[in-house]
Amino acid sequence: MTTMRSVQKLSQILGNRAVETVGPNKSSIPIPRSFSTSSTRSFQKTITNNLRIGVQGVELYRGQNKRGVELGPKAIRETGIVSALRNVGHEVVDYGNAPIMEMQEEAQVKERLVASVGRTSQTVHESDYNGYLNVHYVKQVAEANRMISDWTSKVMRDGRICLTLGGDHALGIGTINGASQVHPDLGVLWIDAHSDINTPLTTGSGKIHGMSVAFFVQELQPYMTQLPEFSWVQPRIKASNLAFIGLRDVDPAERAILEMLGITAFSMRDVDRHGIQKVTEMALNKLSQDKKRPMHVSYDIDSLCESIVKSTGTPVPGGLTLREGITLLEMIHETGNLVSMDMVEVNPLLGSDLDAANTAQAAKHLILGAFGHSRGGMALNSIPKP
Ligand SMILES: [Mn+2]
Repeated sequence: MTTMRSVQKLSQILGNRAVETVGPNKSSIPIPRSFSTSSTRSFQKTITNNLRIGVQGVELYRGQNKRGVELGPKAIRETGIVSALRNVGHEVVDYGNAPIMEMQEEAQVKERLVASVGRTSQTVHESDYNGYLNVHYVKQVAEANRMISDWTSKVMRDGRICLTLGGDHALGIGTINGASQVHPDLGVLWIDAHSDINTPLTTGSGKIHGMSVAFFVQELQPYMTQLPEFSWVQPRIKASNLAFIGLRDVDPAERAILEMLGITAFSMRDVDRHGIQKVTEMALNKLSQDKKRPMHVSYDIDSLCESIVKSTGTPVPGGLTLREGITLLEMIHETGNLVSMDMVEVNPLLGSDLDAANTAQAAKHLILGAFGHSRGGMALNSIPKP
């Protein structure tokens, strides 16, 4: 009986699989995720292996104060993520890095910094930070995000899921503005150790990567200082269409905002109590009662425990394991509703070379989970006979 069932299942796989295992435009046949028991079958959803994906790199670093995060896109690409996504079966276009003005204008500053500090990251202390109200680098971060927003919406209007490699988490202002232009009913899942929802009036650090969320949440706008540089941002995300997972370092003002707006926020305590599958299910159910809402996932690598990802700017102990992160993203993939995703805060100048490699590898495995790579193996379409 067991053998018969296995044979039937194998024949289904072999019969349904596309002809090629590598390359673009494969057939859209869903493949079974695994040979799991019926007790876990409620989590078995559709895996799609013929998505159209557009990759963009964003070398933004002005949202925080540690150099090196602008090298994140390069570090993640060097793991071979693009070809790995193609091997899953997707059609992938890499658009390169968004042409952020500050990166070009300040190339000399960067060279000088790298020359002076070598491979070590350095906290930026420049007097002309062009900020006010204690918000640092307003002009640079705003201009970069305007560009990122345009690029993101263009990639998506080209019929592709936009995968953005960062760069610091301030880039979420741009990607979510761009994605919500294309899908005004967008839901946002923010996976992070921090809630990044300070306003210019509550921030202690002045770093915009700790305020990204505040820019796009509709109901928070009465509490936002109007910064002319960001006047192009359309706060289209309703508080009820936003959820956090992985929190463990939340400022008092941020906590007050989350409670005031009734935002769904799962801390690591919730993950400990319920497990990552249950938490992800609850978050997805909250965001999308009808299971149809287009989803943006903004994944901060610091959601993972600092013991796994040492090459990131604001590590916090006690975070998600890599396996929990992958499970979470696999479940999002299975909804079929992912329209854009950020992978941010990989800083290869922090920690050792090995730390940098491990952090980039973690980012790669997370991305693969979000795009239907099966940890149970991807079956070949035919088995050779002698
Ligand atoms: Mn973040």
